[in-house]
Amino acid sequence: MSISLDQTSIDKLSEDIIKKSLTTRWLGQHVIQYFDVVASTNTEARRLAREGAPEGTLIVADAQTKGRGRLGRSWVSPPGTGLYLSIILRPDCPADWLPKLTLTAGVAVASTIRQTGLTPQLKWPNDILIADRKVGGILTEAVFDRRRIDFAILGIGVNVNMERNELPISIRNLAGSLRLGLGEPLSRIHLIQTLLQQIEQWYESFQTGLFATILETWCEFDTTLGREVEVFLPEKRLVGVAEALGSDGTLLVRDRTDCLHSVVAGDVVYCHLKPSSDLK
Ligand code: BT5
Repeated sequence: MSISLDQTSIDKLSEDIIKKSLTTRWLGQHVIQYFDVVASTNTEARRLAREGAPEGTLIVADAQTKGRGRLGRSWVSPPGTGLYLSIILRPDCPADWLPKLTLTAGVAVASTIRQTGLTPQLKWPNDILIADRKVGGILTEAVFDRRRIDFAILGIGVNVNMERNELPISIRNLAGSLRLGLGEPLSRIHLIQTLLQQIEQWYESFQTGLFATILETWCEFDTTLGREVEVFLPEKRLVGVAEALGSDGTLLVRDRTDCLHSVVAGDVVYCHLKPSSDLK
């Protein structure tokens, strides 16, 4: 993919520019809402979904003032350098498939980044890394109707062109960007184009029940399995080795007493990990 940004071109996003570059069949084809600044694209998407916006509705922002991560955490979203987008999905599936949607999106994001020449890694369940530094995250939220998903919001944030000094000190040691990994800036519009294509393709696999294929691809990018991990669960902390993924995408962790735990959702910290120092 030729996505490097010619130094003279302006990498400005707009509804028209995104629409013109779309190569998807349905994703983003009906409704696109673009904001120069918004509190959170996920919050906006949720509002639109409640009003009945169709599947494939796309919300994109150049900057967010209250970008959200999981569990009330925030997502740093400065203008001009990142991708912040949310997609409304209306999958016909049980509520407990929601974590699978996060893994599916991870595969789409990693496949997109791989096309730039970088080597993305996936950290269970929702982190996208390059050289062990977080460059992207996924926030999947949903409203349920009698144990089925009524609608889901797939929120994706990627640090595209941030320089090291543009990352806040609070995350500078853990975070990276595609530009820092590649050594040159990238066109956000080309990235969006590829990302939407990938999401459409992988979401269709999810819809048709091809989760085994999705998991196989997830494992090609995996950086979690085989590691000693600390998992923070709502009611306890688990230390052990991340042994495998269950067929439903849960993380199987073997603790020191040889007991195997199936983790559906939680925060994973790698033990003994320092980010690689080979980034510029
Ligand atoms: C995530 O949460 O990684 C999900 C991030 C999803 C962001 C997108 S942007 C579009 C859409 N609209 C939203 O409002 N959100 C979604 P979590 O696993 O909880 O990670 C959050 C943690 O990542 C923070 O506590 C920081 O440590 C770190 N972090 C925050 N901003 C970051 C950034 N820009 N780059 C790398 N790490 C960051």
